[in-house]
Amino acid sequence: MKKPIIGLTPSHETDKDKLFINSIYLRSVRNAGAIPMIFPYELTEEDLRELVDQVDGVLFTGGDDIHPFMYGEETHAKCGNISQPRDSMEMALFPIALEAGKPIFGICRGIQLINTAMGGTLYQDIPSQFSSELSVAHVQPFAYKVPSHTVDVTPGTLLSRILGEEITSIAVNSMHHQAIKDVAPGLEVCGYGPDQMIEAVYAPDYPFLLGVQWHPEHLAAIQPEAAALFRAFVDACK
Ligand SMILES: [Mn+2]
Repeated sequence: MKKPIIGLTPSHETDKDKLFINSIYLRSVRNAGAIPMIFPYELTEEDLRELVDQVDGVLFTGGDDIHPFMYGEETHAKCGNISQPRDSMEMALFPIALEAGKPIFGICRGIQLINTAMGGTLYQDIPSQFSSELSVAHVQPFAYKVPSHTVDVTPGTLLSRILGEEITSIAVNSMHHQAIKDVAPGLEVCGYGPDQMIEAVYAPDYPFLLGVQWHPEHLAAIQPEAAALFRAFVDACK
């Protein structure tokens, strides 16, 4: 059987104007049975349509912050670096992939991109904008391959179906200073952190659209739940 091809969005080292991608994304996609392909920036909408036609799914990867103008806000003092070329490419790519009905997976910045592209908003800086009685580290103090907080899986959702209905909580890693504030129309939350942080969303009316705030690519080789996310995505691309 022909392997599905997954288009991945790379990161932008803005000071040197270089594109890069962490190999572990590519490895996780390959290990799930697909062929990864990296999308460049600065493509016309027509170019993007051609590229989307040639892939079976799109993965929005982690990276820097999204420009707050994209969700109608001024730049907060604690907002991080942004890349206009990356924002433009991904914001153009998302509706094209959606219109084409391609399976979509978003990781970290990827869940934020999906939410922004669909009309939601973000916390620009969790420590100064999000308050909870429970202190949970979303920038974990140890290695990415070690989970640091739990996520409650909402029953009856895509995430729950992927993991198995008997799994109601999973351990995840956490390396984000931004997160979803207002959920976009068309999306539903399928995983909350112990502090009620939104950690996973999906689109109930779409074949496969999943966003997670953690980094399953760093866990996929060692945690069945993380591997299951990549497998479910790749299976949806077949
Ligand atoms: Mn987190």
